[in-house]
Amino acid sequence: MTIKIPKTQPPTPNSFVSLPVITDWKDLQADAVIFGVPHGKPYLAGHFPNNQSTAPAALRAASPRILLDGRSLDADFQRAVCLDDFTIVDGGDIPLERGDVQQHYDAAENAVRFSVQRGMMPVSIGGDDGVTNPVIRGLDGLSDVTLIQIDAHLDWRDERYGIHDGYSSPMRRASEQDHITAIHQIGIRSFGSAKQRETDMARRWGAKIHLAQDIHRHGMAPVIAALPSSGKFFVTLDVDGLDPSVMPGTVALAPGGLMWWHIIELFEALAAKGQILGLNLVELAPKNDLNQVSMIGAGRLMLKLIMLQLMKSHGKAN
Ligand SMILES: [Mn+2]
Repeated sequence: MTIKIPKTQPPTPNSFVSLPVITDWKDLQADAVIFGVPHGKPYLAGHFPNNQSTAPAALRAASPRILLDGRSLDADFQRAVCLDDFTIVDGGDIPLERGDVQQHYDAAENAVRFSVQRGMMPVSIGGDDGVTNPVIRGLDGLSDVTLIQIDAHLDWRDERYGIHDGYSSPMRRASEQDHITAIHQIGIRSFGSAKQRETDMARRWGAKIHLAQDIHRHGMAPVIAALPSSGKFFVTLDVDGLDPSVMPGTVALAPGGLMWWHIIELFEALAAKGQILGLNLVELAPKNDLNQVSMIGAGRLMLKLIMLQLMKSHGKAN
């Protein structure tokens, strides 16, 4: 046989999992909107922009390896449902105007608020963990939200270098919001971001700290049992919550993290118990990735969570 050599390369994807791109949100109506929030607030001018700000573009570029065809089945679900059954769009990136990160934060916060008002699942792609601050503020049209933080780090610092909403503070800021009534911190381990004062404060507030060590010893079941049995969940996923062997493409990596199936088990439990409001995915650092393993893993976790919630809200779940 003769193989015909194509003259052109396949087109480079320029959207998350090749979804339609809609950057004018005025008339946007969708089940879920995925959008980039490239910039966390830096602690020092020389830290800006950081490598995490390239993550939305890197995730889009990895799209053919995350999901080649929107009609493919996810074998784990064992039912005839695919991504194309739902209306999901790439809402573009939140712009950074005049180098003003506060403006960028405000726009990200408004994008989340707008999505919630329209009944769309907001899925924000950072950026560093500073992005989590405006994203959680944007949920303020809701009440009684249980925040599910997957992270190696506690992130309860009040401030660093005079900045109160950088990457060390998102859980502290979340704890001050009226609409956040519970916080579960899952995958916490080893050194980083918390001293005794922050740990005491988190416990006193009532945050439930689920150590990675305990999850490896006893599995995910005790974590799931400790979650509310119903209600509204918002997931903020700092990818360093996963083990570096699963997710090397990050910055503040810590050995002994969660594995792929731990996260899936958690996501399935959230969908079974209540409503998953949305997802915030932060701290991907493309420069540290190996063979796009982190991009593929993060992209597929994102799709898994979106699909679990949309299957449920569209009556396609068990
Ligand atoms: Mn972290």
